[in-house]
Amino acid sequence: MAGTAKPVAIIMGSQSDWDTMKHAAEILDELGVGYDTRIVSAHRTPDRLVAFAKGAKAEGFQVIIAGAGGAAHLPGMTASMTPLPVFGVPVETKTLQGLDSLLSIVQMPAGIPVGTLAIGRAGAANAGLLAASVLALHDAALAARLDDWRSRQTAKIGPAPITGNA
Ligand code: RP5
Repeated sequence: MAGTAKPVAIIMGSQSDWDTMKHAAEILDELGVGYDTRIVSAHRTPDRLVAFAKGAKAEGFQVIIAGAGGAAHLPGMTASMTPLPVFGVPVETKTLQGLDSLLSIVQMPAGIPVGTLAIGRAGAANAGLLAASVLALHDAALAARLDDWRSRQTAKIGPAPITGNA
């Protein structure tokens, strides 16, 4: 049934992606949005990918956040098998600093969209915020929490730089 306690699926290609993807989870925790986390590799567990992507909507998910690095097929392959919105997070890699992941995820040919975020931690955090924004379209309480989150962020920004502060 759609709209249950876990509207967001956070999937990733490897355990090694969790250090990045946990930032999406942290944002969703702050906003009180339910999510499930899974390792789903497009090339190491292809059958798991097909089962997850084809069943994600029936499971009750409304938004999918997919993080992957290198030749990062996971977000695009997932998007090809579900009508749900898919947000892709390019995980930073050692060899090419995540540029490989970014180009793999962002350059989807027309017809199957993946909303692609920035490389690494910022992208994961923003994927969490974006997923919450989508859900907030039909959830006034969540919309209020999101407004409050932004107000608190704004309040933390001082008017001028202070020497010695990073
Ligand atoms: C991709 O390969 C994963 O998304 C990960 O970013 C990358 C490296 O995976 P590991 O070799 O660390 O498992 O499938």
